[in-house]
Amino acid sequence: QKLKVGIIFGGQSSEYEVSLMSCASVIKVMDKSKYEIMPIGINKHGNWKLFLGSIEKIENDTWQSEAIPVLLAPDPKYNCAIEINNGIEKRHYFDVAFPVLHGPRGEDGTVQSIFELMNVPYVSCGVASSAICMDKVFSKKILAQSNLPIVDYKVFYKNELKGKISDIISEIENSIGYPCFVKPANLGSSVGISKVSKRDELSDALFAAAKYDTKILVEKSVDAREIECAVLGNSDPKASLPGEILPSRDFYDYSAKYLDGDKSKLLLPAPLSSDLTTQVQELAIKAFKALDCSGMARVDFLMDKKTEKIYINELNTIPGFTKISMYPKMWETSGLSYKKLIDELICLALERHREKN
Ligand code: ADP
Ligand code: K
Ligand code: MG
Ligand code: MG
Repeated sequence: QKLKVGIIFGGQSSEYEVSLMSCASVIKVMDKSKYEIMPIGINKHGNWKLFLGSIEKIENDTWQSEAIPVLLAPDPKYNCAIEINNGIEKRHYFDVAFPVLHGPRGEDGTVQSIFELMNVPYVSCGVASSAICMDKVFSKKILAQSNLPIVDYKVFYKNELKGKISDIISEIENSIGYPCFVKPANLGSSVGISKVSKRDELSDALFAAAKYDTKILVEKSVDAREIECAVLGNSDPKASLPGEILPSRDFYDYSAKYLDGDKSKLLLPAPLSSDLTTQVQELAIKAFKALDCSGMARVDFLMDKKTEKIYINELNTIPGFTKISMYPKMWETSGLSYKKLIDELICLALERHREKN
């Protein structure tokens, strides 16, 4: 009997397109003799649809015309996607869910909570951990409390921008200074993020971030090497060999990530001394545990070019997942193939579910 895997793709965040690529890659490599794959897309309006057509249509974002509207119910007796056609209900059961969704309303615990209520196992972190890792401010607070290294930051709220912006600017100048990074608290793919090098640019950057979230964070810029480490496991997580990113632009912004073709370079493994490699791996596992992650997370670091001090920048609980994305690539470099990685993630989802029930 094949294991039925509900692969959830798309989503309402600005990372919808990235999710389509990740999902298509995952479906292509999965062993069809072992798994029955049930792709369920979420369109930009938040409608859920079962899609049984070709993978190319997911990649080209033309999947919707052939898709069947379905509902998921927060009730353990409906561990299925429910299709309702002329008042007649048809159930599409699945044994495990694999949300391949990035950003808010996908990676942030919201979709994970549906699977909790349905009592269906799902890949990657649980509800609280997903939510906290999505929120850069909450993550930093917990990392700091666990004595893990983070860069200095300040938090502002959208409604505060309506008041005297000059007060906020002086507060930032007195505490963080330039250059600094301004970010929406909950997002990914560098959307809404600006690097600010002088006063003139600060207010635009704050308003740009406020378009995406009511909570904005401003942090010290580090002249850093960007190092990442993949962590995999539940109670005894393992760290991969680290990788390094050489962005094609001033920083790893949306264009450098997705639009510049292959101009951004990935170094696998990262050219680090064995001592620094160990430090990165140990910090990655500590961060994974501090944030109560399970399944997987990609832990991203900033390593000061001069001092080699390592800061934890963020954790991504559903990192980019195409065959050429960093998370799978770091595991491949460490001896675990993309295909085996997916098997392992599904096993971890089932294991966590068994242990909780
Ligand atoms: P996202 O979740 O959107 O990826 P990040 O916090 O990782 O957000 O920021 C995106 C990119 O911006 C990073 O990969 C890095 O290139 C740059 N960056 C972010 N914060 C800093 C910082 N404090 N110092 C230097 N570069 C930073
Ligand atoms: K994150
Ligand atoms: Mg990042
Ligand atoms: Mg991120």
